[in-house]
Amino acid sequence: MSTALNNLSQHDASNIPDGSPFKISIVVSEWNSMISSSLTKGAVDTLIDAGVYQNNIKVYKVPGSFELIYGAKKAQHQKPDAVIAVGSIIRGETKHFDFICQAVSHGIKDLNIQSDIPVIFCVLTDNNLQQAQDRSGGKHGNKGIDAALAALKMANFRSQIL
Ligand code: DLZ
Repeated sequence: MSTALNNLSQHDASNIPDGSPFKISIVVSEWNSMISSSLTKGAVDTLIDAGVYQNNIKVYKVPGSFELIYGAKKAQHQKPDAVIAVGSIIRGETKHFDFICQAVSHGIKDLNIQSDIPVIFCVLTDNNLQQAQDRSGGKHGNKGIDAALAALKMANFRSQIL
């Protein structure tokens, strides 16, 4: 789905909301932690560049991507302006990959329906480690940056129509 032409990492700086009013929570899966920590760094750096205060960024860890749903729900209870769910699911030899991908994407979609606080989906679902590396600071950018921009835009959107 993502291509060189719609890779949000090549963003237009004039179109990014001022982050200084916002609190953003990030929930991170510990599975494939090299990948999820690169995504998290991309997100945090982008939020700070946009003006979000360091002490308004909270990072919480959960064991795996499946737990991102519960983690994001609990993070919502702290009333941030947006939550970013960060994970990396890499296909193995069994169907586990499909079940986790389905559960996480549906779970986070459900939180967006049920709650007023937007949850951003920053979960890589790759066939192999190389694909994950390419999207977490490699040749396809860093999807953590894209997620941070989405969080700022949704926080801003929410503040305009509260
Ligand atoms: C079990 C499992 C497997 C096989 N693969 C991944 C993965 O690639 N990425 C990820 O974030 N988590 C994985 N997990 C762990 C599950 O998300 C979850 O933590 C466990 O099933 C316990 O609920």
